[in-house]
Amino acid sequence: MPNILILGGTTEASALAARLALRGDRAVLSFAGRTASPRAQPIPVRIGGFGGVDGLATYLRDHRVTHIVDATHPFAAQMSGNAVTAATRARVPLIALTRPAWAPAAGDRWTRVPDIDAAVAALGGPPRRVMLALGRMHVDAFSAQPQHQYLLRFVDQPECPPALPDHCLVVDRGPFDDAGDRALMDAHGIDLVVCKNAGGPGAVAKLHAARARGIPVVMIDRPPLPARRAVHGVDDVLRWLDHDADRGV
Ligand code: 3Y8
Ligand code: NAP
Repeated sequence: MPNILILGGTTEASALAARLALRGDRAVLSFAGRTASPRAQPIPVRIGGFGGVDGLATYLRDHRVTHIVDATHPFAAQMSGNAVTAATRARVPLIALTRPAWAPAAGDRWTRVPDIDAAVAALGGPPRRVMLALGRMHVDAFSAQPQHQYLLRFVDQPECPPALPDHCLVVDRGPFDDAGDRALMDAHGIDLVVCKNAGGPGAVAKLHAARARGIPVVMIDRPPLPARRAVHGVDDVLRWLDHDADRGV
């Protein structure tokens, strides 16, 4: 009887959890505990770090996990690295459920940068009205460019206000839609968007709005991720669970 651990925090993880619940599979969805009230799930949930690779390997053995699905966000590189190492050590088959990176389309005005620091550096120059669509964890880095008016979007109300002198904070969790993001960006007169290449449908609305309005985008490329088997669809994961995982393929 499979006993599946989903490393979650994405739209795809929630979709997989729903399918496993329908099939009656034994599965747990894991959150880091970054948000105050994560989306309710139809399977049991655990919240909090494992305690590094050792903690995760111990968890896998103690809970007799038979399969790991790493469905974390493409920027959760530390978690993904730990998962591959712990899975190898505990001899538990692992697959990643991820989404393709976004690619620029006709009309897009992207400047690609490798990381947060490069995005900060790209904001040198005269004041702009910037939609900083990076969430909460990295916002303080942009106080190095205080000249801009920033539109911020967090999942939760922060305990203390962000360090940016001129900012407007919207508290909203995605997935976001085209009409909503277009209205938000129009209301704030946004003339530059900064975001991560998250991929997927949950955060793409701001790129559609930027395209429609001819607004430039500073696009942060994904961090390097460990080598592992990766698929883009929930059905691919189910096929792996049902046919491939135990044959080590
Ligand atoms: C805690 C779980 C679902 C999953 C929803 C997806 C879509 C909406 C878009 C913008 C970009 C951002 C941010 C974002 C999106 C989905 C998905 C996605 C981006 C939740 C969730 C958790 C988190 C953590 C949170 C980060 C933050 C990043 C906001 C739940 C809602 C900006 C990433 O306050 C904090 O500490 C927030 C931290 C990591 C990045 C940051 O640096 O602030 N996500 N987001 C997960 C955990 O604890 O393990 O609360 O239900 C999940 C989702 N966020 O099932 O509906 O699939 O990607 N999340 C980015 O892409 O740039 C918002 O505003 O346009
Ligand atoms: P990260 O930097 O890769 O991981 C840092 C540490 O957080 C990990 O070593 C682990 O702690 C813990 N952790 C991360 N994801 C976890 C999970 N699903 N379950 C249990 N512990 C987890 O991770 P992150 O970028 O902060 O992302 C945290 C969560 O938010 C993930 O679930 C991710 O899918 C979600 N998320 C992140 C982003 C983003 O932009 N980074 C966007 C959307 C959703 P231990 O070492 O103690 O085990």
